[in-house]
Amino acid sequence: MSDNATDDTIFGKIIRREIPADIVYEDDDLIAFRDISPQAPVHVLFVPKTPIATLDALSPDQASLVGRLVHAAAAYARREGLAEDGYRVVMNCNGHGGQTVFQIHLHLLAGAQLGRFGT
Ligand code: D5M
Repeated sequence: MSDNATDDTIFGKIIRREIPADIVYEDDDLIAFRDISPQAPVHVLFVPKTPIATLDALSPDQASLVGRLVHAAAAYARREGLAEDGYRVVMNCNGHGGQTVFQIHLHLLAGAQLGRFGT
């Protein structure tokens, strides 16, 4: 575990199967499940199993994990037939970024025309 992270987040509990989630993908490094409060018809979270609190805490040796999240999201979108119409991936960091769960995660949003982002 990295110094500034804890696996005692809601996502850690999902990884350890202590609370339920609608899991759509899992491998040795990451898990993906449907967001409990979807902001699009398809809203899936891709979460590394290594506890890392925020993108700001990501160390160089952990950078490839983010690539794994992006690749897993793209593969999921292709499998689910979402790629041609398109989708968005987003990572929020700390307060102004809107982060509420302090275990890094990638949002995959799809299934409708998405609005532009901003304030
Ligand atoms: O995104 C955190 C996201 O996590 C937010 O969209 C709600 C979602 N969430 C919170 N609890 C759960 C559970 N138990 N299952 C599934 N999804 C959950 P952030 O970028 O930190 O704002």
